[in-house]
Amino acid sequence: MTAISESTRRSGELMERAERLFPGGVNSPVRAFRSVGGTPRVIERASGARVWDVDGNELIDYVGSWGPMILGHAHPAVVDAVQRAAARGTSYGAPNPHEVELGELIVGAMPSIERLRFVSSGTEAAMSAIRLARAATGRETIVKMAGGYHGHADALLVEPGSGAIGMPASAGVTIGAARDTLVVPYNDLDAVDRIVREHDVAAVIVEPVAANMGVVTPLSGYLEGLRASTARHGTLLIFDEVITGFRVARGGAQQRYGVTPDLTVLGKIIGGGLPVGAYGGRADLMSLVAPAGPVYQAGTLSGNPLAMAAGVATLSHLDDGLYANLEIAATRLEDGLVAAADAAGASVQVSRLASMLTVFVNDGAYPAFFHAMLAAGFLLPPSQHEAWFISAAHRVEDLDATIDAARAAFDRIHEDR
Ligand code: KE4
Repeated sequence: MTAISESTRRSGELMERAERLFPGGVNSPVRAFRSVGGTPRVIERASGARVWDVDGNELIDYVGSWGPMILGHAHPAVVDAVQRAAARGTSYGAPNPHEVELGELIVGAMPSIERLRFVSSGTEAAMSAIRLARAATGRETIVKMAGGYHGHADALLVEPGSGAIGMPASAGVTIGAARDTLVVPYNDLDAVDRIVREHDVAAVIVEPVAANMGVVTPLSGYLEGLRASTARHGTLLIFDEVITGFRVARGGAQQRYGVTPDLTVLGKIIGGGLPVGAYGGRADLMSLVAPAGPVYQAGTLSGNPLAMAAGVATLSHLDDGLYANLEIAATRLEDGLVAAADAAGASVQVSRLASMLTVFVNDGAYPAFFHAMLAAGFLLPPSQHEAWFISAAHRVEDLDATIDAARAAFDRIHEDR
């Protein structure tokens, strides 16, 4: 690894220009480093487990583009697939063979998905799944979990109000848009059971493994209970597997936990880093989507051939051996981080499932940990409430270097307390 130059000059210069263009200088809020402070690193290239910022600093990357890069950055098969697709044109606005190929790979991996529709983001996918659920049930109320994130559609940018009735979680979201969304705590089966019993609920949407409050795994029986409770009351169960899909298993959380949702929302990995989302599930439900049925949903770049080609190349490499190796790597990292924190006497919890984990640093010290790791050459998610993603490109020496740097960072935090 190249020595970390002190310079972040070019990042600073580019961020000054960016702030004259984009709100907060970014095109998605979390990239602004607001919760950890400091100047975001402007990344100009990535390969394998590494990214390089515009000042030439090499960083071992655990953001992984927030999930898509399970093979590592710039995997040769993905790059080749995108280049070959691009040479044949970047978008046709017409059916193309890549979307058929990717659709068949997804359906093959997730039997609950009998039909699906590609869109261009997880937000679009979740928004469309909600609209479909409301049309299919004739009901208006939906339920989400506090701390669950499903993109920025109005009905889902909602936080708990009084009696679980949703309150806008963003300026510009109207009371009207929020009040049909009820919000209950994750992992609280009684709360969901009571809500679906007392209200006519169209759907419950849940991240089966929460990853937007940090990684939080479902309590034993929770997902099974959600399935039974929603089925009992004619409520559809929507698994938001934008993160967990093809991450926690090839068949996602629904395969890992053996619980079958009515609809599934996907994104991230299925596009190999290009803009993508998808929603799908029971054929009788999906048959309601235009032009087959009355639920309108559309998109200029839906099924974009480059995104589809990147997804096919990515999913084609996700075999049992890859998941087994990811489990070994992620276990090594988790065990090393726990041992490092214990040795430093740092107040830290590590929560992991498969190749995603969160290091919860107590006493508000996550920013200090983040910056100590960044200075040492490791790019962590710039928010305590996000997941680290381990890729197939992270080598043992990368993991061990991460653990060593974390030990030094935990020591420093402990000293500074
Ligand atoms: P996008 O619209 O960002 O493609 O997907 C929205 C979404 C839906 N469902 C889940 C479970 C998600 O995690 C996301 C997006 N994830 C965030 C970070 N966890 C993306 C990062 C960002 O917003 O920049």
